[in-house]
Amino acid sequence: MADEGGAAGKRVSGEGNELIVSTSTTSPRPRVPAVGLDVSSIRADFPILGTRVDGKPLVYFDNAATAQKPLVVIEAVRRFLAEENANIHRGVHYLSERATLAFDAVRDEVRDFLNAPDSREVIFVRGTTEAINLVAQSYGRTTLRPGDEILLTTMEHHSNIVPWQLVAGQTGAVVRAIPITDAGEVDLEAYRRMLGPKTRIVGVVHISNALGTINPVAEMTRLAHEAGAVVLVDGAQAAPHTPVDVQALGCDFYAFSGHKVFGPTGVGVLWGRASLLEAMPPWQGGGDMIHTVSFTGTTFAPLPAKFEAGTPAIAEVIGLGAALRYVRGVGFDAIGAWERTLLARATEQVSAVPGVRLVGTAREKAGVLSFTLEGVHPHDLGTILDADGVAIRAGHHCAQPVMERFGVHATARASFAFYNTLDEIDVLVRGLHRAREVFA
Ligand code: C6P
Repeated sequence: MADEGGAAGKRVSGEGNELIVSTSTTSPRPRVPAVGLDVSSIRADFPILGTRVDGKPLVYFDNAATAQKPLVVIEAVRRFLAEENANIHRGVHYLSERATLAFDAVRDEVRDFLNAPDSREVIFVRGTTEAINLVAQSYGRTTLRPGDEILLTTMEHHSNIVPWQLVAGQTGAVVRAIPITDAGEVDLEAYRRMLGPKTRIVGVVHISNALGTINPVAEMTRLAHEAGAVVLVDGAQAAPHTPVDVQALGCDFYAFSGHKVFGPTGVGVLWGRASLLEAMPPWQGGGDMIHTVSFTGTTFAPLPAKFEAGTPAIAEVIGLGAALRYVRGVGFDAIGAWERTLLARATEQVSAVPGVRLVGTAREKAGVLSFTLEGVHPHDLGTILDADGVAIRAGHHCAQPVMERFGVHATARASFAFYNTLDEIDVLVRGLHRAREVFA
C-alpha cells in the first residue's frame, strides 16, 4: 500500500494528474486519521484510477458492477503465478505445498472477514451467482416439496431469483415476491403476513445493487427462523462497503463475489452453517471432492472439499485474500463514513438537477444512486457522461422486477467506493446539466 513500508513509488499518468503508486506489499495498517480517510493516499493504491479518457481524468462510478483493484491484489496474483504456482491439495512437492498453504490460509481470512465460526463453512465458488445456484440445487432441490414457498424480496438481483425459479420448476415449490415500498424498502408488514408454515427459504439481498437499500437482514432472519425457514443473504454489494458478521445476522447462507470487494474476478464465497452444509449433497462431482471412488460407489470428502470439485481459481483466491486484508486495513468505519459523505453530496446535488427522479430513497442506503433524467434515456446519458470520462451503468442492473416496481425500463446508476472524491461528484453533476442542454 502507498505510504507504507517505504517502498519506492512510480508515476502512472502524466499532465498534472500524476499518481505516485507504491509497489510495497507489506500488510495493511488502518489508515483512519481522526477526521476520516486519506483518499489521495488510497487512490495511489489503485493504478487504474490514473487513467485518462480522451484526455479527461477517469471518474469511476461503476463500482457496483465491479470494483477496481489495488496494487497489493495485482502484486499478490503476480507473485503467486511467478513464484508459487502449482495445483493444490494434490502434490507432495515444494511448490504444491506452498500453493496449498497459501490457498488454505485465505479460507481462514474469509472466516475472519465474515466472523464465521469455522473455516470449513467457507466454500470457494466463482462468485455470488454460483454460490446461490449451489444452495438452490443442493439444499433446495433435496428439501423442497410441492407447495413449499420460497420468499424473495422484489429488489433481488436476477441471480437471487432465477436459480430459485429453476429449482421451483424442478420440485413444485412456489416463488413469491415480498413487496417493497415506494422508497425501496422491504414492506416488513407484508413480509410478516407472507411468512407461514409453507415458507422454507427466504432470500434477501443485504444491499440492493439497483436501489442502494440496506435491508434489515437480522430482523428478517429472526422472523424467518420463527416460521421455520432458512435464510440466504446475497452479500454481493455489502461485502465491499460494510462489515459482515454472519453470526450477528443469524442467517444460514451468505454469498459474495471477489471482484466487487476489490479482488479478482472468477472467485467468490459461499458461507453456510456447517450443520446445513454437512447434510447437503454435493452439487458437482470431480477431483478433490471425494474420499474414495470406485465403480461400485463413491464417498465424498468432508467440508469444504465436498463442494469444491475440480481445480479451483487458485491465483484468484490468493488475490481475494490480499483484497480482504486491504479492505480491513482501510477499515470499515472509515469506509462507511466516507461513502456516506459521498452519497449525501451526490443525493443532494443530483436530485437538484431539474428533471431528475431518484429511484430508491430508503432511510438506510449505501453508496448507490439510481436515477432517471427526464427526456434523456439512461443509455444516452451514459454515453454523454462517458465523453466526460465518467463511468456509470445504465440499464436494468439485472433487477428487472425493481424496474417494473418503479415503472421504468432502466435507470442511470452511479455507485461509489471509498476511493471516489467529492470533486468527481461535481464532474457527474456538470455532465447531467450538459446532457439536459444536449437534449433540450
Ligand atoms: N451486480 C451490477 O452491476 P456475480 O456476477 O456473481 O459476481 O454477482 C451477481 C450479483 C448478485 N447480487 C447482487 C446484489 C449483485 O449486484 C450482483 C452483480 C452487478 O449491479 C452486475 S449485474
